[in-house]
Amino acid sequence: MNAEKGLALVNLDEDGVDTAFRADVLAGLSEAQKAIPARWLYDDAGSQLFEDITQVPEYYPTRAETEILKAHGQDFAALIGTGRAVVEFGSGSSVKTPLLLSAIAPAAYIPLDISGDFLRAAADELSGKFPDLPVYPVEADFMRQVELPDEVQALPKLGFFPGSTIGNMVARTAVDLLRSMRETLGEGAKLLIGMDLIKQEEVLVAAYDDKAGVTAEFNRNLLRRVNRELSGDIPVEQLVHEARWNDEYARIEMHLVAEVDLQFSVGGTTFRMAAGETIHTENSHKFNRRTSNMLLLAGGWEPQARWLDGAQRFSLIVAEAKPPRSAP
Ligand code: AVJ
Repeated sequence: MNAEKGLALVNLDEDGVDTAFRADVLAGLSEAQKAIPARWLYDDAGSQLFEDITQVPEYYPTRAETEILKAHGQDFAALIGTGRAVVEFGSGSSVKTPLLLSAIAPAAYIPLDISGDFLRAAADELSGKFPDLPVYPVEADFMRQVELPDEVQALPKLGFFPGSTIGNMVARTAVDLLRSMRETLGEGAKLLIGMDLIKQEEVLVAAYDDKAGVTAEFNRNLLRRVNRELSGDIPVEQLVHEARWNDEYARIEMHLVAEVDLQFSVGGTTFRMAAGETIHTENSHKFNRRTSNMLLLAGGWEPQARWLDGAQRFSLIVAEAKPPRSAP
């Protein structure tokens, strides 16, 4: 709740239930292919479990992207230039953001996040590391156009969207986001975006089904959250984590598979699952050079340069806001 603007980013009903969460879960469990949108994976426990995932040996994206940021600071600086206002979509990681900021000497840093708590924590940590850099955290849903603070209106912008979070969206939603980023950032903006690459199926599946079971816990935490926040009685121990490669759509899918026939209720509604039936909880799309170019262009961004880690697992791309034009 942003008190100054009277703007509620989370709506709670009289019982303190997040109404959007309840609506998504009840609708999603009523579909033929049961599904819960991936954004609900990230409550406090889920966010901590994701941090733990980045430490397991099989999950390479975070390490690969960090390697690229460390190796190519000079290249970013040459292409992006100094004095930009860096707008980060998501409240920043303790490792990646400082690597970028030290490389390009920006004029300001604006982290955007829907969770005010994460946002303020990340902003404080960043200010500690860069005491001379003006930091303007903005609590906002970045899926929509965001009004940036007056202090940075006149500065050229660099959008920063690491982690291949764009891969969690289906193409239609990803294009909507890219277009609204373009609106938020304005004319002359650039975008530095991480996109994970298509690779051997076994490597991808292992990254989303680690031996230690951290990803499985992350996935099942969603059911615990449903039970706790929406008065559910889902038998969490009878649903098992599965990471599947969908080759047609070039994505890893996370599912929760019913081990036996199940019946449970959520918020007073009863649901049934046959043994083997699944709840689809996340997509993580993977790209190659052509598909990442196509997606960026569809969103109004012209790719300018692209860097990979040494093992060629992950890509970081710089793109430029493309002016609309009708002729080729
Ligand atoms: C941080 C959302 C990009 O898709 O790789 C990791 C989330 N899910 N393991 C990803 C995730 C399961 C991660 N993103």
